[in-house]
This record gives sequence, structure tokens and C-alpha cells, in this order.
Amino acid sequence: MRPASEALIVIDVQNDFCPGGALAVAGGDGIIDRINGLMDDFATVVLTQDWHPANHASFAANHPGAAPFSLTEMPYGPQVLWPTHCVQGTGGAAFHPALRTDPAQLVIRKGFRPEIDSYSAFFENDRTTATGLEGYLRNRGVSAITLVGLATDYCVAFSAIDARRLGLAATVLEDACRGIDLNGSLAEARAGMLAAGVRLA
Ligand code: VGL
Ligand code: ZN
Repeated sequence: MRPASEALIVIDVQNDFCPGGALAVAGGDGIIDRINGLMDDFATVVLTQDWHPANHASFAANHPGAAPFSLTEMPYGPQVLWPTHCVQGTGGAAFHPALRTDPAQLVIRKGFRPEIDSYSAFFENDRTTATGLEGYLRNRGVSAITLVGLATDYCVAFSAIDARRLGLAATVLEDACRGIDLNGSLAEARAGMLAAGVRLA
């Protein structure tokens, strides 16, 4: 068992990010057994769930003429336009059925505001609107987090870098993560995490 100051943060292990899903990450379901096992080592387990309304601004379908995986400019900066995914209440937004959810004490839903995307478990993509996770962890005496899940180069990386920004120790278990790797995004995310002081293990 890890000390009580450590939490496991399981990022977006949802059907739409697994093979057969709307924004499938290659091998996304291949990390679930490992994650399930890790849950027994941590007193605090948090799951995150990408949770978009159908009219979400990150969906290419809501930008006439825009192709999925193209880039657009939002008031808060550049934004990838994704295939429609993780729509609230749909099967695609549900956790993968093989993922253990009983050990989790908190589920953080993110990306529910139509006008702003949220990759990170801590802040939406404007990097200022908080999800509340920081307060929860600090209240529970957590000072170090271990991150696993999907996708390495988006939601996992953004969460890990924000954790460092907040002064939390952050470790990403790379073999319990899978990436999308859009135009070199995986290498960029790894460099960004290392520069922020994230431990890649
Ligand atoms: C994610 C793209 C869009 C992720 C979520 O979980 O990494 N990526 N929404
Ligand atoms: Zn999303």
C-alpha cells in the first residue's frame, strides 16, 4: 500500500477512447488490467470522465466544413477539432466495462461547458477554470499523484503538467497509458512533461 499522501488518478478510460469507440486510441483497452491492479495500492483513487454536451465546441461536426483532427482557434488558444465523442449519457461516455470503478472515491467530469474543452483533470483548456480536483486532493492530504489512462498526449499530459504547476509531485506510468499521437503530439507531450518535472516511469 502506498502512503496516504499518494493518489491514483485514472484518466478517461471510457468506451469512446477504446477500440471500437468514436475516438479510439490504439490499444486503449490493453491498459485496463494493469490499472485495475494498481487501484489496490492506493488509498485515494480518482477517475476522470470526458463528459461533453452534443453541441460541444471541440467537435468538428459543430464547425461546418471542418474536418476531424483539424486545428481551430478558440478564445483560449488553438484547439483540435475532434470526432464527436463522450457525449453525456451515451455508451461511448461510459467507463469501459472492464475498468473497476468500485474502488474510486471521486469521479471528476470535465468538458461539460459547451464553449470550452477540458483535457486536464485540474483546469479547463483556458488553464484557469478549475475542476475542483486540486481542493479535493489537498483536503485529503494528497501531495503526490500517479497518473494512468487515456490519452497520454492529451488528457494525461495536461493533467500531469497542471499537477506540477500546482506543486504536486506527478508520476506518469507510461505503460499504463496509450497515446493518440497526432502530428507528433506524443513526443511533444513527453518533452513538455519532462520539462515540467513530471516523472515518467
Ligand atoms: C481526450 C481528446 C479529446 C483525452 C479527450 O482524454 O485525452 N482527447 N477529449
Ligand atoms: Zn473530449
